[in-house]
Amino acid sequence: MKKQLVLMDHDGGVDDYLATMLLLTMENIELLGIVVTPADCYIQPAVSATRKIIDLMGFSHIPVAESTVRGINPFPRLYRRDSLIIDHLPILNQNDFINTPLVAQTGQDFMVKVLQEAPEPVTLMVTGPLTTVALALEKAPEIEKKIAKIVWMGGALNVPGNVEKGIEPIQDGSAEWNVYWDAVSAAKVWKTQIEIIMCPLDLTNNVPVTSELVQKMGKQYNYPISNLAGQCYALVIPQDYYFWDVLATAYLGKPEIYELREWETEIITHGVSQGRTKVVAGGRKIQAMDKVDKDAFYSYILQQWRR
Ligand SMILES: [Ca+2]
Repeated sequence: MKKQLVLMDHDGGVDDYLATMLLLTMENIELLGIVVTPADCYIQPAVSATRKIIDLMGFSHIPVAESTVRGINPFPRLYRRDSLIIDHLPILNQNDFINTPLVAQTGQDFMVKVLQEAPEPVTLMVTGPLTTVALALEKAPEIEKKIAKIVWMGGALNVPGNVEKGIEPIQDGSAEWNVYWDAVSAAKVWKTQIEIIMCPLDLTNNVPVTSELVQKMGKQYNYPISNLAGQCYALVIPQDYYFWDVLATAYLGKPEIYELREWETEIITHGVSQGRTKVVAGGRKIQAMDKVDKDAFYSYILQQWRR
């Protein structure tokens, strides 16, 4: 089987580690590296936790790079501190050393290099803001043709966003966080010809993290990866938590359980709707994950993490 080349760009939230853990189980994927964008995290623990997860899963040849981009609207501290908690979970701290390499280059330069050197176009799996991607494209525009597609968790098309007014008073509630962190960069990526397949809140709102599912992970606790996944989800179960990054990432392993739909869209970069992914006739065409076989998705992640 010919493997699909993938470069991941995540932003260090609980969901991002879980998405990484899912991606690493996929046999149809060759993962060329992971870039961590400093958005939904504190970057040092996020990079460290990512490398420890790769070690635990036995893929310590896969390099990790730290992006040094900056966003416009920071994620709340309460979300970002989860990166510190994950980095301190006992199962990730059994060894004195981390084997997975941290590359010396910045994440944005690493992205340019990986794409330039790849023998064929690479899929970008992005589960955070598009800032690192936008900057890499600015530095080396020729890499656009080396990007096969971008699979992205982001946006809210025909449902409200998740940037709450209580947190961000100058906002009309239409923005999704990954866009809102840096809508200007999202808009830059929208200007390219790259195929975009997004996993918007429209779909993720229908796929909650349920107590029943987390308890099923517990039944597999003898498997270290299922144990770690269950611990991560236990941390967030008191919140309204959905499969955001994990649902987007599962598309690479099981595209047949999804239905896509094309929309014409525009990214709003200013004003009270800053960060909105607006459906507009004549706008930039994207594919959005529209439906998913939920039971098949739940069984898929349980099965993949049984290791
Ligand atoms: Ca994320």
